[in-house]
Amino acid sequence: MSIEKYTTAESFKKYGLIVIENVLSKSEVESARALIIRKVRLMNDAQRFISIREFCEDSELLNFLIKIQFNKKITSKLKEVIGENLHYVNDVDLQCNMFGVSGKASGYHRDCGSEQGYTQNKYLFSKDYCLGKVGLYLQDNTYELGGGIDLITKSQKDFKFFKGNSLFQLGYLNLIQKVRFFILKFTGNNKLFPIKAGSAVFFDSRLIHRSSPPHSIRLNEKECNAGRVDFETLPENYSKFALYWQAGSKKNCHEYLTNIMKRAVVEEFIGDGRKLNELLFTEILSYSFPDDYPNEYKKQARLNNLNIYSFPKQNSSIWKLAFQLYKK
Ligand SMILES: O=C(O)CCC(=O)C(=O)O
Repeated sequence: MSIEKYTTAESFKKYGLIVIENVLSKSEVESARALIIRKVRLMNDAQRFISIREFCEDSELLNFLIKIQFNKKITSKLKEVIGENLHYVNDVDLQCNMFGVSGKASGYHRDCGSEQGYTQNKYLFSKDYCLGKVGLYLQDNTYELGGGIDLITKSQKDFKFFKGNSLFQLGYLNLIQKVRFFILKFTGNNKLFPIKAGSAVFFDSRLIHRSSPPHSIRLNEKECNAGRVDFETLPENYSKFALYWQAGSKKNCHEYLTNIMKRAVVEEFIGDGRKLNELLFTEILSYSFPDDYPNEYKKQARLNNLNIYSFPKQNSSIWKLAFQLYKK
């Protein structure tokens, strides 16, 4: 598959994604991988992500984050797609050797709040909806080892506006989604997006996607369910590292964060997240920009004229408290 046609700003509207090539050089990829491997070696087995807190507290990780998020190739392409209204939501996570390929749909999913149902999130059907995930990959995506994502291009269009009629919107979405997932049962292993190490993808949060599975490795149940694969099973040199965050219009960033708030309550205080002892959403909500960010990050955001969207300080204080109380 050629990714050339996905490199223009128009590609985001048409296919639901845009590829930003060669964000990092080969040597930059190598040094980023060496840094992350060092950090992963210090993690306990249950930890799968490097999250916003670690980025803010560790100067090496912070430099890496700044280098990527404020990279000119990335910011200029995102501005081409979104315009000057570009905002980041820093639900930053650096995923380490994780593959979500389990369940009925073998890992295929949408990011956009589908977890708590589409019905309340009417904005997803709006014609001017503009929010997506930026992913920067530190390895080539291959059939044997994975390393990137499988994508169903144009599937963001399943959210049709239908003059605002919810019945038609949801009816159509449910129907087409059933058809898509049925077809994916037979074709799903053939959707690898051949991204190269050091390149990035910005994809609409409504686009169906999943981790590209590492077909040459036998994953156990936990690993298929996005548990971290250790370096014995997937040696350092072949390991998968992907940095993700959200970008979009201010309005959609606000709606996204509001949805994260629901997910924090439902998934981290009364649901599955408690079992994992992961408070990823609570942690994101506990960071307010600019107050909770390191000076260097604030400086770079200012110099690069980039908006970071978060809830106000007084709101994040509650989540800080929740984080302290619940984090074991
Ligand atoms: O494994 C990956 O890189 C895909 C991650 C993903 O699907 C997600 O974060 O929603």
